[in-house]
Amino acid sequence: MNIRSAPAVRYEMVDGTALIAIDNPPVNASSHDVRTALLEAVRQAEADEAVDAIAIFGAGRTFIAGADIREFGKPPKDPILPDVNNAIEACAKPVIAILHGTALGGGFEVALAAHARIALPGTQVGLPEVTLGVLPGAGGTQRAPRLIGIAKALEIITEGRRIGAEEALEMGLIDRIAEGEPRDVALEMAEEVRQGNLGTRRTGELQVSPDDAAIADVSERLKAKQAHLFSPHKAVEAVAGCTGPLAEGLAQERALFRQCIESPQRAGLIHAFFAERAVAKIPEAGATPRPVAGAGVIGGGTMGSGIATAMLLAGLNVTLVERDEEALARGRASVEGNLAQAVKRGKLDEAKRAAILAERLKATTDLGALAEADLIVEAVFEDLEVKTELFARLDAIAREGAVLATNTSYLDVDRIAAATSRPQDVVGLHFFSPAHVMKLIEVVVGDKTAAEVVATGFALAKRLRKIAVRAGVCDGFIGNRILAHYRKSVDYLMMDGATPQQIDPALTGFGFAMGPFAVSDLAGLDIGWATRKRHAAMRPAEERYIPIADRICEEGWFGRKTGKGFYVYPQGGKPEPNPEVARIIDEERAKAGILPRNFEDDEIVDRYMTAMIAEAARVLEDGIAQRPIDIDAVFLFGYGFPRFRGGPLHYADTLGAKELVARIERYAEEDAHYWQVPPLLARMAREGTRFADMNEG
Ligand code: 3H9
Repeated sequence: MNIRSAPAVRYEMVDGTALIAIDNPPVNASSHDVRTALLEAVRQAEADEAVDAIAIFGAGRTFIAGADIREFGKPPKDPILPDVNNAIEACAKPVIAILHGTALGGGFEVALAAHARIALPGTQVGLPEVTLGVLPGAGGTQRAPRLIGIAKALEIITEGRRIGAEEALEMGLIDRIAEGEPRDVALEMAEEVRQGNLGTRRTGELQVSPDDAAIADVSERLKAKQAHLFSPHKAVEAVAGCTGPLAEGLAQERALFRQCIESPQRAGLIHAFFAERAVAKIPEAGATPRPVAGAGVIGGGTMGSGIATAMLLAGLNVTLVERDEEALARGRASVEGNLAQAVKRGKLDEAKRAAILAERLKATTDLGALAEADLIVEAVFEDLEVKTELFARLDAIAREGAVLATNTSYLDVDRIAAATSRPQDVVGLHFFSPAHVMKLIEVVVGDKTAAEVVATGFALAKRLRKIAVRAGVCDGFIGNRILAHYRKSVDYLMMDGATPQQIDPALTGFGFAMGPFAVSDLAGLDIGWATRKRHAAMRPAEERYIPIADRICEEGWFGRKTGKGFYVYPQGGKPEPNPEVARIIDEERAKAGILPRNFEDDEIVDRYMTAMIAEAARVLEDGIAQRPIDIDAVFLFGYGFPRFRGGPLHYADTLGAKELVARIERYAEEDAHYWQVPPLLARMAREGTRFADMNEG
């Protein structure tokens, strides 16, 4: 036996089989070390006369999960993965790939270049590159269609979805499923090859039939649904080139891949990928979460029933409490409706739905039923007095060590905690509506919140498959505080000359899922109205106040739920601008003596984004968010921020602090109260630093 150790790849020879184990934890990404050592290992095996079969597999929990995306954006270092894969495919001896865990992207492309692919049960394969703003750039766009045809290849590449071993086998992406440890399977399959029981072939030598209809179809679909995105369109272009000679197709794929690498969307999408993971890095990460099996939810409105649904779907027992039978029946019906939707969308089967309702959901009007709950989330009316009173009652009921959480979206968590004798057990768990769908939870950490209570919030989020972001206490925490600020910028634009039906498309054009006026209509205009009334007494005299939304509410138009708001919502028809709103705007402009002026779409976006970034900088400086990337995550996962732009502060770095300060100073000539340069941004402009620098610290 000949054993040689290499930094990221282990090589051994056993009875004529060269075993090449990729060992680059945590996910065996094909970093420069891996590529160098893998190529060397394949060459060594090819040159060694004693070797008659070569097997590549992953050490640890997975095969290669993809290219090392931390290398993207830096100059590529030889050997590049396409060359490694070409060498594997060209190898004169049979090369087999044994897949386990997740064989994704560049990892799966290594497998596609091998002469046969064997997966362990439970393996997932796929080409998810478009989700990171690139395309399969190591032969995937050329080899996948040669195995499964152009139509199927386009589907898996443009969707980027993960494919289970069974489906991959059925499609022809892999050749066999085999049980065992990867190394044992490698030896066994090499023997199968020797015996002639497992066929091997070079994927690149297979013929592929042209399919112009499939290419036209998917191009149309992408134009309609993903017009903003760059890389899926480029991926289609690359696949379209697969009917010619392999070398030409590969060269074109490489050129298109490089275009994607250079695109700002790649940087944005990869930032979003890391943001999703970075938020888990909190000071309390070492604390042990308290076990949670049974939870209580107080309040069966949209929020409470959504939270209860999310918990039930994650396997928790839930006691839903409402103040009277009527509200309780509504809350229960709403949970039932959510679960029925989950069945419809294929997320739950009928038997499980019935079991959840029969065994794990308890609905009651008795707060005392929460005495044994491990965690209680309050989702009652947004009023400090109501909440403090409730927490005082909970203090007397909940068992020792139970986590007491408030779902408040603005209120002072410390004051709520102070209503109990155990402020260390109180935390904010700010879910976003609809809570069983939206990914974000802000975990609001009070002055006295215990580390293990924070850790419990994060553990719960993980269990609910949500993304938790740590936030400090202030009015609105991270997201709503920033929203409350930048939302005003569009009211100012509306007052000064733009219309809701110009502003909304300008912002969806930037990539937001919905425009701010359509969002207000959806959320209910009465909610903002109530908040404005509550804040009226505290509003600084210098603040410019735009009464248009109040006027709309005074008419009884609260948005979608009343059929009218900024838009009118005809039964079954498309929303149209509400002509009455145009009249109200004209009247208010006349009252204020404003002569409407023209705003280009770019200016609308610039003002909106600058206002958002300015408040985000203040949130950061106040220590409400830990790092810029946490703010990015809040907006990506809670506010429909376009993922390909990476989040507001990633986007801010693409503009630079100097440009942002210059904009704020320019806008301040019209309104010096609203447009103030945050000290942090001024410092960044002076020092030439970026928000990204603070993520690394
Ligand atoms: C590509 O392959 C391009 C090619 O076509 C062309 C080349 C020329 N690189 O997610 P986790 C880190 S594009 C670097 O928490 P899980 C991750 O940040 C790529 N690092 O674990 C985290 O670090 P930390 C196509 C990576 O078990 C740690 O590993 N591939 C990479 O929940 C653990 O990750 C993909 O799109 C990477 N590629 O999920 C797959 N991947 O601990 C992307 C992960 O410091 N990856 N890390 O926070 C995934 O989908 C999931 O990570 C995976 C594991 C399913 C693999």
